Amino acid sequence: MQRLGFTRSKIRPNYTLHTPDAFVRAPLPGMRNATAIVHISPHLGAKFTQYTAELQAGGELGVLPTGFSRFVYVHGGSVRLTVGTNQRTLQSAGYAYLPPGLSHTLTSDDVARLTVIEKPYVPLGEVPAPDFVIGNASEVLVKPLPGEDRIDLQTLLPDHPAFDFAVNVMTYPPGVTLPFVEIHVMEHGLVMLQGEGVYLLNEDHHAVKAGDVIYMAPYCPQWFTSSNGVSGYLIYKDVNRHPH
Ligand code: UGY
Ligand code: MN
Repeated sequence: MQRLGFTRSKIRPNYTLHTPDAFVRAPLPGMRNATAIVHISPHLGAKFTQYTAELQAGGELGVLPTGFSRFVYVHGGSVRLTVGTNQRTLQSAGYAYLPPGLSHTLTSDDVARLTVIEKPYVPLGEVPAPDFVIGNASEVLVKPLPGEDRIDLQTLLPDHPAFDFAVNVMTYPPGVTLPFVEIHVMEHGLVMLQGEGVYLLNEDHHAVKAGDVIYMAPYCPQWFTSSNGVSGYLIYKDVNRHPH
């Protein structure tokens, strides 16, 4: 039970742990029958925005500003993605990448919960922007994480320089850890999908569980160990662009 006047959330200059006990909901412009919990945004120094969208029957996400790309992952319920005359249904663990300039709608007939990531697309020279991508994490190839083959790694987006971010699912068996404390220029947006564990952020060890969201700024020291059960997370990372 939550103790009044306390939260598990932590806001630090180079990381944020956002836990459900502190979530505040408000619709974003253009949403219909839907609301948002904005976990990560440029207000924290991030170069992307990550929110949970909670849709009701007849729910719809707003339209993206010019030049933005969008990634959605379905946690529960289902949503309909419409691109021109093309309609696809994304079920639980379904996901989609929508490149900048691709006009689309995301709607729901019933209650649905999504992670949404939105980012101004950074072009790479003459490389054309990516096409849209649709998939389901349950069908994505599972590879061993380099350096710790007991951790399952699924890369949801193609490994191609056109993409300026990656979104991966990492699944840990009980008691398995990242092989070392990582410090890197890339930033992360993470949502715990299942289980529990301990996340090291800077020099702080935090108990985390399904539903928690973490922002890691560039160079934030990070490490994870799962607890007794299987645990896993969805993790955003900027890739394929020069840091300057
Ligand atoms: O891809 C990554 O940087 C990943 N191994 N980081 C993390 O799990 N915190
Ligand atoms: Mn990392």
